[in-house]
Amino acid sequence: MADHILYSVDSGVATITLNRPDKLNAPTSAMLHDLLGAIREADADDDVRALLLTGAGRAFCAGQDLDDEAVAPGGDIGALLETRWNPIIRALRSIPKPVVVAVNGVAAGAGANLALAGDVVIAARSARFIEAFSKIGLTPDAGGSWFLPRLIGSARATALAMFAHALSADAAKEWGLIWDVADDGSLMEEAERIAEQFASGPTRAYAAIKRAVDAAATNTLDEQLDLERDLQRELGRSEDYREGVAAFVEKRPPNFTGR
Ligand code: T3D
Repeated sequence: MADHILYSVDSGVATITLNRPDKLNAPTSAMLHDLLGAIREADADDDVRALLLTGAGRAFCAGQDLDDEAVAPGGDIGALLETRWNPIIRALRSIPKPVVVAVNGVAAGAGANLALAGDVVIAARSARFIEAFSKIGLTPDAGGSWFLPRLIGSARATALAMFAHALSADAAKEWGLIWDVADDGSLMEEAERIAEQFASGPTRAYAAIKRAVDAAATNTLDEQLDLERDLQRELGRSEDYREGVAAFVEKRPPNFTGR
């Protein structure tokens, strides 16, 4: 993995850092390839029970590198979505481990939607979210047209995408686009605290929460009730459920193992 994606594992948390700060972490095609590789590595590693995604420098991610020949006007830019961005968004939504995103600065275009693919998104107070696509004659991709209306409703989603205005971190929290805002100096400490909490939590329950919440976007109530039943049936046989109930009865903190 080249150094445009940094990857480290500590205390059960895989930290993935977009590392192209001079270009505000705008990923090239090669960088996206390695980002997917890092997510897959975290998925395959049983010692990893939570992911933390962030950016180096003053930006989280300014979206697709517009200098990349793969997105040259007139070409098939859908191909890059198919082979790079879409597998990354699918991997983040389907990985059975919680994904914390620390938005350390501006998140624009596909970079904004990459952040929204996380499970718990926390932003530095100075960060901004820009659905920049229409400024260059494009429409939101990387899942943006799916995440935005679900998170903030279609009126705000449409206007945010059409105006391509910068939305402050505080407004993003108030609108329900993200979970929380932290002071710039304490963002990483707070994000790491959350990721480490998840890494010692009931991993299979977190995976079920992801599945159920995503499925609710398209399921009927009947389908959702069936899904909840099936997920709960599985979890009811897990070691973590046994431990959770035992800890409750014994009035002690649970020691979850993710099994
Ligand atoms: O199929 C496909 O792949 C198409 C999919 C497209 C998905 C997309 O993401 S489309 C949207 C792409 N992103 C954008 O349109 C945002 C472009 N960037 C900006 O609008 C601004 O950079 C920001 C508002 C994010 C930040 O502004 P500011 O003033 O803080 O920084 P800056 O000076 O504009 O940028 C600093 C450097 O990063 C600069 O390089 P330089 O001049 O110092 O060498 C700038 O060119 C570079 N940079 C920023 N964004 C990108 C980029 N370089 C390449 N691609 C970028 N997206």
